[in-house]
Amino acid sequence: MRNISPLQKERLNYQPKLAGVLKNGIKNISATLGEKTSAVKDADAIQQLFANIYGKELVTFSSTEASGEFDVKNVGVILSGGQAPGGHNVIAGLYDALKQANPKNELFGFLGGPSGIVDGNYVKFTDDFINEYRNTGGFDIIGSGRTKLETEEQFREVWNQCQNLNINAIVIIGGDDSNTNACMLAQWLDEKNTGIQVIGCPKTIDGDLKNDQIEISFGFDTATKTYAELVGNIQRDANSAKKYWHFIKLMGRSATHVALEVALQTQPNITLISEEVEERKMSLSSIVDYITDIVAKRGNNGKNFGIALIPEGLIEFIPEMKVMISELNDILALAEDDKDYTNIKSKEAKYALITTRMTDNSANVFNSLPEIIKEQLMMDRDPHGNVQVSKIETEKLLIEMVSERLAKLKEEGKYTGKFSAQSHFFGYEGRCAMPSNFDADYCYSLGYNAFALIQAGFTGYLSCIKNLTKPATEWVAMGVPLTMMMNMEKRHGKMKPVIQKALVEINGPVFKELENNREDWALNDRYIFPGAIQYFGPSEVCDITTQTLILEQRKAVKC
Ligand code: FBP
Repeated sequence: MRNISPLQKERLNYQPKLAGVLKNGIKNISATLGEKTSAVKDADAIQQLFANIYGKELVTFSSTEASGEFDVKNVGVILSGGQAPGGHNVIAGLYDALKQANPKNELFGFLGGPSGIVDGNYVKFTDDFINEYRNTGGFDIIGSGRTKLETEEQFREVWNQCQNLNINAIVIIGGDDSNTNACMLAQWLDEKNTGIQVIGCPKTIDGDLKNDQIEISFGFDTATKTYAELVGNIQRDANSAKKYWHFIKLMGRSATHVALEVALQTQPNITLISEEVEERKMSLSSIVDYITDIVAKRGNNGKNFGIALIPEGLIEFIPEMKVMISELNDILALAEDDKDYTNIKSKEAKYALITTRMTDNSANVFNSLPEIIKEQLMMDRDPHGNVQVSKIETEKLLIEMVSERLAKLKEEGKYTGKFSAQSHFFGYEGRCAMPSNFDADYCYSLGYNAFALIQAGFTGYLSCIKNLTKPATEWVAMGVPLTMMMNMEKRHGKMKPVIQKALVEINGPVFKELENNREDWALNDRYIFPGAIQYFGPSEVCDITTQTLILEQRKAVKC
């Protein structure tokens, strides 16, 4: 075994808690079919595209008499998209269930994400191999990638690889885009009568793969606790030195669940919520006014320090930016095959051509941005057509603009403080953290449950564990049809079927909690310092889940 820290050693021995009914063992559970489902939006288009797997029933597992020996089933697993704490435990749960069902079953791990199955790069899991990764962070066990599975050739290659290895089912562990892949693959394999099943598992630190059935994606719990620890540490530093404003950008490509959760755990002075910005049609200028006002009030009271949380995806929610980025996406998608554009070498000439293809308003917005932000907006989209917002330095843009406004206020005699700012970006720091007890248990249950769905013969389903604010003994194990979560959205300039992202609800209980407190937190220092994730100790410290889950479930129970 590699050199490992004492904590890592202890964590390898941690036995994750399995969801209620799954604890009885893979041979003692049976599936019950619930109501038929439809799609969250655009049902006709989704039904047409996914004719074989559309509209299936929800599945719930319950206890049953032990069954005898199960037929051999080989499974392939893929980690897909960005890393999230707990991925290794999903694989461990899947492996343990599969071996309990029949020791002759084999688990194959495809390397480097979806491209691994297309290119036939894989490893076969053994006890020794998996045991080294139990309860660890990261996706390094088999690696991950963002290849989009959508072409006929890719699907045929997947089928070839499954035939070569006698694989009966594929488990895709991923976020909304990756589970969209899972849905397309399930449809194709079913259409061709291959008998190969596809099951997804809900992953992403962003916390936006959730709906009426999926309470939270795995990784959100650990990542937000990790960021909250760091933000808390910075708050303590700011409160000690009293000389800096810290502008902290927090990961979460689109939705603001991460920044909102971190805000509830730490109570900073300012938290921007992208969904609110969009809903209240706040322009970039009005966001700068909002921040400047708080900085100025604090400065005039002798407090030249503070903490502002900025969501990673903010720029795409500012109305004028959203329109401009959407136009830019379409223009760049067409420009890929346009020699007039690809032959241009200088970026200034590229900007000039691009802006002539925009509406006047968007061209003005684009031209008003600092050079560095223009460059970052022009970078390649990811394979799913998303702007790579992690590379856009919104926190620096805001510091620059706030600083300019404060200088004006100073000239007018309305600001007497000093503004010195530090920028931070917390994202990669949290994605591979050692999973919290919650994520370790949840992920293990998700993986185990994925095999239960395979064993029961389902395809085109997402593994689902519910009732997550209760102890694991009360968790419910389910399967949710992937088509139930889909709708049509524009990607790379074309309408495509995708899993709908869950954004922060402005009328929901989580946002309301921030809204009710933020005025107080802005001017009075109500900082909370959460400290590091604890793995051993009292349950109220080690097993507590996120404020988001607690507040949302409280509301769900009341309804
Ligand atoms: P997933 O949705 O695939 O889980 O990834 C989420 C995320 O961590 C975002 O928060 C972030 O914008 C993005 O990945 C960064 O991607 P990359 O790892 O390619 O830099």
